[in-house]
Formats: sequence, C-alpha cells, structure tokens
Amino acid sequence: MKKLSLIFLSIYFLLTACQKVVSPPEPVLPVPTERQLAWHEMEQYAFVHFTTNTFTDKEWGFGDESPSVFNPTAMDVTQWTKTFKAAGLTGLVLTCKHHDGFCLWPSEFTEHSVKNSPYKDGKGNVVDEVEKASRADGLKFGVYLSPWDRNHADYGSPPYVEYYRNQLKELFTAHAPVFEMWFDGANGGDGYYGGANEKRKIDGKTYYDWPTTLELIRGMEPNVIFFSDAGPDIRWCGNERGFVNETNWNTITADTLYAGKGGIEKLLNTGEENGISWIPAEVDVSIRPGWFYHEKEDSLVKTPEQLFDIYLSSVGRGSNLILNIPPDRRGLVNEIDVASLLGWKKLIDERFAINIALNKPAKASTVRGNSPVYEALMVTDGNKETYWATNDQEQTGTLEIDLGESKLVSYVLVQEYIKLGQRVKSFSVEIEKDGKWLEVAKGTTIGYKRILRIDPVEAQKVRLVISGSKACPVIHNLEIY
Ligand code: FUL
Repeated sequence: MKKLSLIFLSIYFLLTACQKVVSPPEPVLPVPTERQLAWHEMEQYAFVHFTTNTFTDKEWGFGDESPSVFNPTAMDVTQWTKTFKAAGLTGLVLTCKHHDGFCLWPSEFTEHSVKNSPYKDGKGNVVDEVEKASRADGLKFGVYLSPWDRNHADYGSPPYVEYYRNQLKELFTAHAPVFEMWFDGANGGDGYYGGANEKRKIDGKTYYDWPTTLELIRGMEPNVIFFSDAGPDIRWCGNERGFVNETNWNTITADTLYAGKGGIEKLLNTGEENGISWIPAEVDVSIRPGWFYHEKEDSLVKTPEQLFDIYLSSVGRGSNLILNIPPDRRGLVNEIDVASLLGWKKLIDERFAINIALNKPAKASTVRGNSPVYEALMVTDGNKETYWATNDQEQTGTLEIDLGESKLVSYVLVQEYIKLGQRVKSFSVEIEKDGKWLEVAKGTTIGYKRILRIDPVEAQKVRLVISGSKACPVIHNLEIY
C-alpha cells in the first residue's frame, strides 16, 4: 500500500514538473507603444497632395497665389477613397496646408483658403469632405499641416507658432480621431510672407518649440502618431524614392535629431541596432515624379511592377509605406494612376494568394523550456499572439517547415513578435535538395515583417536559419508563397 502511494506521488510530481510554466522571454528594450503597434499593422496607406499647386503646375507654391486658382471641375472625394480602398490601402493623410499656406478648410485664422476660392462658391471644406469619405470607406484619416508657411506674414517670429497651433486646434477638434500627424522637414527659405517677398531662416531646433505643440495635440488626440524626420513616434526613411535599408532597425537614438537637420539620411534609412527609442521608419514616395499632379507627368506614373518593388523594399522590410497619389485638376485620381494602383493590388493578391506553410508541420532546433507554448508550430498557426522562442542563452536557431509535397517557393515572409522588441540581426532561408540544405535567400533584420523574394524553386522542406540575434529569437509568423 505504502509503495503504491509512493508511486502515485512520484507520478503526480512528474506531471506537475512537466506542466511547469516556462516564462516568456524578457523584452529586449525598447519596445513599441500600443499606438505604434496599431500603426505597424496599417502597413500601407495613401498620401494626398492637393492644393493651389495642382492648378498652378508647381511643386512648392510661393505663397502669393490667389485662392481663386483653386477650382477643381469635377471634384469627387469618394472616388479617391473608393480607389484607395480597392487598392488595399488602410488610411489617408491629406495635405491640409502645404508650404504655400493655402488651407483646404475654411480656417478662421487666414484668408488664404478654400473660403475665398470658387470651389463650392467658397462654401467647401475639403478636409471635412475627405475625412468623412475616408471613414465611410473604412480608411483611417491623417493630417499634414506644413510648419513652413510661405504665405503668412509672421512666419519666422513667435506669433506664427501661435497661428500654427490654432490651426492644429481647428483640425484636431473637428476631425478626431486622427491616426497620424505629418510634420514636414522642409522649413524656411524664400516666400511671399504677406508681401515681404524675402528669405527667412529659422532655427529648426528651437523655433517651433515642438514639445509644447506635441503636448497640445496629444491632449486632444492621445493616440495620434507623430511623424517627423526624427519622430517621436515614427521617423522619415531618409529618401523619397521608396525604400528603407535592407538592414532596418526600428530603434534609433533621436536625442540629437530634429526635423530638417540634414546629413542624417543614412542613419534614418537603417536605424540603429542599439538605439534607445522605438521610432520605426515610414517610407514616403509618390506614384508620380512630383508630389502634386502635373499633366506632363502622366506618362511617368509608376507601373504596378514598380509599385510592387517599392512594396517589397518598404513593407517587405518592416516599414510602412505612405504612397502619394495626387488628384488632378478635376479633383479626381487620374485614370492612369487608378489603373496602376489596381494593377499593383492585383500583383500583391496573385503573388501572395495562398500561404502554403499555413498549418503545416514545423520543427525547431530548440524550443524554449521544451514547452508546447513556444514550439515551432506557433509560426504556422496563423495566430499573431503565439510565437516560437528559444532558450535565453540561444541566439541562433532553425525552424523547419514541411510542405508535405514539393511546391514552388517564390517568397518567404517572416515576422518577429515585436511586442518583445526587435532581435534578429541575420538570417537565411534554405531549402532541402537531395538531402542537403541549400541557401536560397538571406537577410539581416526582420522586425514587424520581412519578405524575401526567391528565384522560384521547387521544395518540400524549407527552413529559416537565424544566425545572429540580440537575444533569443522570438518569431510569431512564417509564410511561404
Ligand atoms: C517634402 C516637401 O517639401 C514636399 O513638397 C512633399 O510635401 C514631401 C512629402 O515632403 O519635404
């Protein structure tokens, strides 16, 4: 009898030991905030440049253009938002005011606005119309308000900063929620400035007193994401050509960076492995050579294939893409741009149609504490809250997927569980061929999402080899197409 209870007791202890909860990996700091996580998931959205420039054929209005030039002939903002939605975009950021100072809403603080234009006999409010149409089509709405204002007489002195803040109050009280606020880095130079027609220089570091302005906006909109060259929520990617570096850290030390500083493009393009803040890059690029619509650029609209390449070098490198699509003089997204956008969406849908790794068996070199919670299968289960992790002391590891039969492999998509920080420094993708592993692609960072294009190859077994990581790798998703 005694012997029997001893056996039961041992079995009981053995079972409880097996069920021991294995603690999750400690986060690698810094980690994204809740609002940054929500932003990462937006992946690609529209930028809309539209103002007097559209009608004067300029990129940077001087600030002296008459509001009467703003006269779209067939304005239909629902055509914009329906097009963007169909193209797979998740939001829209509108140039409520560009450097020329012309406001797309009837601001009570200036005469340089739609209220003095022929548009709807001065009764129109483009910001309001676009915001409403965006929401109706399920797109998040964001605001661009140029800090530089070539029209305003006070630009360069303190009263202008007051004016700028008043306009932010107008916009944020009327159009909440705003998902993103875009602060342009171009600041100061020549302009009309209320008739002064001169060059004005500002100290980019101190003039705007950004901390006060950001606090003011945060008070109205706690979840807004602030974009500027150096954050604080997201950073510029350092170019306007549509790519972040192949090595793309979401982390950077922004202490000495500020909007318009210059000379920091390379740094912004890669981030810093040991940066102290989570400030991911946003890739801003236009579907046309210019940011505004110009008829002469109709033949230069990026093709679906070019947009697809941009997608791979932005979203596919763990950044978000803000793709500018400027409406034409009718107030419509031009047919050429529409065709390109829809063609791009078709390519994405075709090339990422079926994830052949979904729910397929997976095995790993090691599993954290041998716990089923962190096992390899967590990367093919389609659940973004589960992940594979190794033990703390292991900074390398492999993850092998068995596709069940030989299939054509063209893309591998990997995601780190960034709630625990960005970790991976180098990795490769291998396929099994005649009993040997063959490298078919390699990369450095992964981050929120990494897509690797592979010369299409037949394979039944594919593995991810992590060869370097800041701490134990934590991968939540692996897809194969
Ligand atoms: C730049 C501006 O000067 C361009 O006109 C455009 O708005 C682009 C997105 O940012 O800094």
